[in-house]
Amino acid sequence: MSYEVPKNDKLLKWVEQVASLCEPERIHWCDGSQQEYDELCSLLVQTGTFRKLDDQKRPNSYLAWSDPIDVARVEDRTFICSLAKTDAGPTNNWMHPKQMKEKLNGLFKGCMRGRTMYIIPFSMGPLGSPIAKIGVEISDSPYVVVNMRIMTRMGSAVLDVLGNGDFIPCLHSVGMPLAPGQPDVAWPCNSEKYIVHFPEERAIWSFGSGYGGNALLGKKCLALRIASKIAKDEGWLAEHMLILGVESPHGEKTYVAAAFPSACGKTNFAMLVPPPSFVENGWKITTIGDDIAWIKPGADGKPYAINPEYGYFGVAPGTNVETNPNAMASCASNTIFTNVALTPDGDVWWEGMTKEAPPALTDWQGNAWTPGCGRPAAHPNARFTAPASQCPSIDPDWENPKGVPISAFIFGGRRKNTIPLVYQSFNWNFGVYLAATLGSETTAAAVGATGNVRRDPFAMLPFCGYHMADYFAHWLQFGRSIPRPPRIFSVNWFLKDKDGKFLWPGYGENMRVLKWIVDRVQGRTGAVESPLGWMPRYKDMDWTGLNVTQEQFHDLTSVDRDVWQDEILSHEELFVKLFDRMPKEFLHMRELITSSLWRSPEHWEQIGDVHPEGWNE
Ligand code: O2Y
Ligand code: MN
Repeated sequence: MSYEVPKNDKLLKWVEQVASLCEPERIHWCDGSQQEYDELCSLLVQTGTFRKLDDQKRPNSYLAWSDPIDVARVEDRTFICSLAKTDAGPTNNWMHPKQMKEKLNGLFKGCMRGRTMYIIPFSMGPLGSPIAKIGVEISDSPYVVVNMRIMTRMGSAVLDVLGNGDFIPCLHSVGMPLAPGQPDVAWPCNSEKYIVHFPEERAIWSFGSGYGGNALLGKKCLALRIASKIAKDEGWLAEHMLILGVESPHGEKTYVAAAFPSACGKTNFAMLVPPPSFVENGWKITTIGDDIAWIKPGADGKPYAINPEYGYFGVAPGTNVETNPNAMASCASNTIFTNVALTPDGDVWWEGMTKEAPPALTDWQGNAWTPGCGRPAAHPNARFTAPASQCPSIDPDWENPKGVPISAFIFGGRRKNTIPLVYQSFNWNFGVYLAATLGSETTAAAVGATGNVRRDPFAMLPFCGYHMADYFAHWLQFGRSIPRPPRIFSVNWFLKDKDGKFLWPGYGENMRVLKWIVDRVQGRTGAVESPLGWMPRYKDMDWTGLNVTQEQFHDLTSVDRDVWQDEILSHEELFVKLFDRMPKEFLHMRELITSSLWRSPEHWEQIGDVHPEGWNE
């Protein structure tokens, strides 16, 4: 590999400083070539981190099993170190930057001894896009290098674009130096972990973990936590949102961005396959991104979005050819699997991949596994790292440096009751309120949960790099700053009946709701006023090929005002926590929703001709 050392003063100085702090054995500047990728994968096979999968079944693909103490993002070890504690807000961990730097300098001192220090230049967003940003990750993990090559545009081409310009420094170490002659382990990491963001300095330091969002620093750390702060300062949005395109038989294309907390089927929605009758009629879904959206107002005043990523770091368990054929095709080759099970013939398997489990497997901890043994074969947070270009539904404009125009925002959580199937917010401010109060049911008690609903404003709770109430104010301001802000919708695929059975089939059938949303945006369909916003009437939805009765639709769209009274009270808990900076508009909106719920029965009877029992149940 030949490599011309870049002419970037800040970068050269930083690399020198990091090398003298971390004391690596050697330095490798990543060029991002296929040859470099293949050589690093071979190295990872030699060191026992990777297993090469069968080349017929899973061409050019590898399997890694992590240390069981390093299997997910670590929210309790994630810090926003703004100069002032109040700027991080009550929903983030905080330490003063000076104190944190002292701590980190101690941890990073000599932490790369015996290891190679990789310099990884990467672009979040298409190279040279006015919306893209360049980062450089320094890491002592070759696993991180090969994952970063799939997840970002990475290598020497990035340095060519960077020139002597500015970049976001991202320092990462697995935190396990090697003494002379000390053998390495398959998954080096440290039980002490720090994932630290300095929002004013625009810098990231990560220590002790080699896994996912803790280590692939372009993703959650840069593209969300640091970028959300930059976006606030510069007047744009960095969001935890998928972006998809809807082609209709009417000939137009509508792009929407959607936010869902984890475990709500975000990747499935991003790659949705419509029901056969929709496909026959000319409806088509295309994918721009499955996790993160950067959205900036264009010269025409419309908001334009890019997916800053280049690949998918998708959850494997539950993914199969029925729930998400596009994700399955995306990871059919050139993929790195982490913490899934290994089949005897050199392929991978995870819970939910097939109806029946194979008779024998090696589980994610390297132990023999048989169905019914009482342990999962794959870790529940097992992942595939796959190139976005391999997704059959990828949008032709997914690399357009200009981005795509966003016409609607969709917010959805997992709620067995309370939130109807779909509604359109009355206006931007109500939409911001509904997104700010987004909640999702948790199976186990989680930090910040009320009952079993965890509030996850905009699905950004773990990813907002500043005070959450300032973030709400930024969204209100964004709506004021553009001439025709996108319409805002709420969806809930997870309503259940009194016997605990799902009321809505979900997956591809969500196309029916998406069609109504697109028809609303394009001014093609009607709606009825509800206490929360505009809702479809039965006749506004396309039911071809799905048997949903008027009565079932009524259950999917009803608003129970006693349940909502409790819901509004539970919003209060979030508001109290954020009170010092909470936009005062929110208090008024809450009052308005309450009075709307308690409007006279006559009012709802008047419009209730389309909703047999009205809204007052
Ligand atoms: O556990 C991790 O490190 C990954 S978390 C993740 C990965 C891809 C997309 N979204 C998420 C998330 O937590 O939202
Ligand atoms: Mn995510």
